[in-house]
Amino acid sequence: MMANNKTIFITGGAGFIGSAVVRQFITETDVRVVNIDKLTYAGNLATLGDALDDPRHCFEQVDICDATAIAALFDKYQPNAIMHLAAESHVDRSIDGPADFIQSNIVGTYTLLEAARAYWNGLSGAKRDNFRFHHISTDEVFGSLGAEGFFREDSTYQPNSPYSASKASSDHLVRAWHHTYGLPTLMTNCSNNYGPYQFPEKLIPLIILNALDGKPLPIYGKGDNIRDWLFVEDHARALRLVLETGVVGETYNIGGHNEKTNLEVVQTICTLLDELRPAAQPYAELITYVTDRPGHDQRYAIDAAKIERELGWKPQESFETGLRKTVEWYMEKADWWREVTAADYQGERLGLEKKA
Ligand code: NAD
Ligand code: TDX
Repeated sequence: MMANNKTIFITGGAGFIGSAVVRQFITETDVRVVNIDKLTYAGNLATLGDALDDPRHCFEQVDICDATAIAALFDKYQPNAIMHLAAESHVDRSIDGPADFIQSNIVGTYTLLEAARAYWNGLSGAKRDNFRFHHISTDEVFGSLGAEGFFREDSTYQPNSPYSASKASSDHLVRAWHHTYGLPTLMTNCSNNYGPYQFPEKLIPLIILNALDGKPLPIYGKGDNIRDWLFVEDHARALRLVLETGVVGETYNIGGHNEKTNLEVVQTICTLLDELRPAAQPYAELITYVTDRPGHDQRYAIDAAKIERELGWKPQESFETGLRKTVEWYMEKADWWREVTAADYQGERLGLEKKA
């Protein structure tokens, strides 16, 4: 992948997806990674495993909204590229309190764009030509699908939650900074990720941990909402490929063609746990239907034909193999999730704010 002696900024590298990208760069390439993360409730250094202490991993605890600190990092490290993953990422929290989403996702992206533009304007030659600003985004910016159809790169933006509206805003800023200032940007919009080190507020880890503790398994509404699932390591590989070979100014949708209803996901986790850690009763007996999420998007599904055709990307994991790995990982890593949940979150319901 990336050639020797390059320096890549990764924002949000102590979170779920960012840490997977950092771990891959450190174990599979020779690049130096500068991991820029504020360490919110969702970020912790244990996600980095052995990469944490590698001499090619430089951790900087910085808020991406801090323009002075970000400019100083560009000056200090002179990066070849930036991969921007730092964000507030949980839809339910965005319903309870949108302010942090506006700040980190919109103002933070703006701050990075301006710092990157100033730095890039000072470059010359190959370093300027090859500089990239890679913005990592979500399929939720496209809104909600009915029974038919897929999100494509040219689908209309119709974000419905404060989270997706903040990500859509950041996508538009990135597009404008390319169009107006010529900043060499890349953008990717990915479907739902799952895998190791996901904070247990999200559906799959929440269900695994509740089941292991014999607690109710909350399903919003009827459980017929559909998400399109991708194993996090496959997403990280796609991001590295786009950074290396993507065409400047383009956007790429990333997804693994794994559409499942939420009920199917929860039942599959229960079946895996029945096999791996049999309990007195089948785990599915813990399933509980709870009040629906306000504004709950019905269906997400990605058409990933562009990245497959133009860049030759294919996921390596099926939903079955990836979910088995994930369940086994959470069973083995109780020390990680007990520690990250102890401080801030014990599985309580979030995002029930009523519509005005
Ligand atoms: P996460 O919540 O696990 O991690 C986010 C990281 O960003 C944390 O380490 C946090 O400390 C850091 N961060 C937040 N605000 C910051 C700030 N102001 N300054 C510096 N660091 C800050 O999120 P994730 O699931 O790993 O998502 C990463 C990115 O991928 C996000 O941009 C998200 O929108 C996008 N995405 C996520 C998914 C998914 O299914 N999780 C799917 C598609 C796209
Ligand atoms: O307890 C729950 N019960 C339940 O039924 C939780 C936490 C969720 N759900 C439902 C809501 C969704 O339909 O499961 C589905 C998945 O929910 P989340 O894990 O909260 O993910 P989602 O809202 O789909 O957003 C995720 O995918 C896109 C990530 O959190 C985003 O960061 C990403 O951009």
